Amino acid sequence: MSNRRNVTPNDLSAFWMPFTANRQFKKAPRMMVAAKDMHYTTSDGRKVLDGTAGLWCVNAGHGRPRIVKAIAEQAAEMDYAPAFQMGHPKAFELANALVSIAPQGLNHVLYTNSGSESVETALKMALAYHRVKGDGSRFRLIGRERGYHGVNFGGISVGGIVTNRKMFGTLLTGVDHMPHTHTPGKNQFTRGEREEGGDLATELERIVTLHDASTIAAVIVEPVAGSTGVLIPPKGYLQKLRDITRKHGILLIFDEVITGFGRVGTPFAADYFGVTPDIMVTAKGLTNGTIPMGAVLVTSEIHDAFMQGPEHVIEFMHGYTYSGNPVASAAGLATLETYKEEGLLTRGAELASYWEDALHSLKGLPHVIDIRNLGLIGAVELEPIAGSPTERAFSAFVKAFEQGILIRTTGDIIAMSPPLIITKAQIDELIGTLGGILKTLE
Ligand code: PXG
Ligand code: PLP
Repeated sequence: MSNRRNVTPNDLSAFWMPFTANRQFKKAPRMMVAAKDMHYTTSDGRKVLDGTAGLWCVNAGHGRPRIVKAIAEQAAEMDYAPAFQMGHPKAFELANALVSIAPQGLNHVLYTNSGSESVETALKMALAYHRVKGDGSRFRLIGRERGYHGVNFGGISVGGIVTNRKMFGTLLTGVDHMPHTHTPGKNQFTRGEREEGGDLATELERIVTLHDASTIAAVIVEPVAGSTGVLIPPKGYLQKLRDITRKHGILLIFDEVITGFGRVGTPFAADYFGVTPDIMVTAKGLTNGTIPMGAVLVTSEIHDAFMQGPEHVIEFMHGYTYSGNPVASAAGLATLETYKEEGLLTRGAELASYWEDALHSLKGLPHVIDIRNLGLIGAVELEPIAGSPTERAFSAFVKAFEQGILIRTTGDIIAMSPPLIITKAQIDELIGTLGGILKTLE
């Protein structure tokens, strides 16, 4: 006799949903069934304006024909080919295309399937790099409070979001954290880069002094911290991190999973800030959110350090079954073509001041204690309800969904990052609807 439960296809209990309050959601599900350009369609047939590019990934908007066609054609022509000791042309083509839009000096690409895997790949690369150079005492990894680097063990170890870490034991050893750059009481309602706090980068010097530079392999930061609630770096901060890491022979890793592919108005945040890391972590916008894929870009200096010794020996003992998957590669190529054709990697710069003005028009509405923005990223921080943090922002999220706009909340911060194809009228609609909701919140 079968011991299988009798379930209907739309029984919601089997799928244990990620980063979701499962019981709450399943009582009142919010289901999307279709998406085109700037809009989702819900299961009850309503259009919802996408104010978040899905989860910061659908940078060219939804259902873009070139990408859809490339995926369908590649799946039919060759769905999969082994990635180890074998190749297929599109993975190489995509690597070249990526290098051609990346900050100068980042010349080599390793593929993954997500931001989390890209982070693990970058951290392992940093450790192995020092080791192949004969500098194996550099084993420490330095992250930052409030940093988000995905959910795998390396990422939560260097990450600094307490709730993502506290359940999971000892994590990686040899990790330390710089302070975050959020300075309540200063900098509220700043437009763009924050005026104060650049000196926080010198905290890295203190950490280097504590552990000695000879034990530190790499520093990893998000150029703009996204998931933790959009923390825009203070002026000069990233350049200082670059200066300190270079001085001490420490690798600098930028996690550009959110900031990559036009989000801040330049192809990468490294371009915006004029600071080039040694390793750049990407995912999300690489395939416009269609097929899971990430990419880690590294300098020739790092790559070449591995290309020593006998040629039959595998240089870096790392990789995934789906690294450079053909369908993902085809999606990536078509995505980069779409970005190029429509100028999307720099469109954020054209819209940034309109976006900024629209966002800051919410200043003065009830409960709004800070507004932050850069490129096409925006955040509105609300005063938490005493004794019930997150509830106020979550209720804004639910009302927004009901009123036809998609926003994200983290804690009591509302984050927005619309597809880069958004029009000014749609910015007005998004911010206007949100403003109306803020007026009605408890
Ligand atoms: N690094 C950074 C900087 C990220 O923002 C990851 C790594 C992990 O990527 P994957 O593909 O493994 O999820 C991320 C992901 C949000 C939100 O609402 C942000 C992310 C994911 C889901 C939601 O802020 N960032
Ligand atoms: N677990 C087992 C038993 C495997 O055989 C493999 C890959 O061969 C993995 C995990 C890793 O899977 P992936 O390469 O998709 O990350």
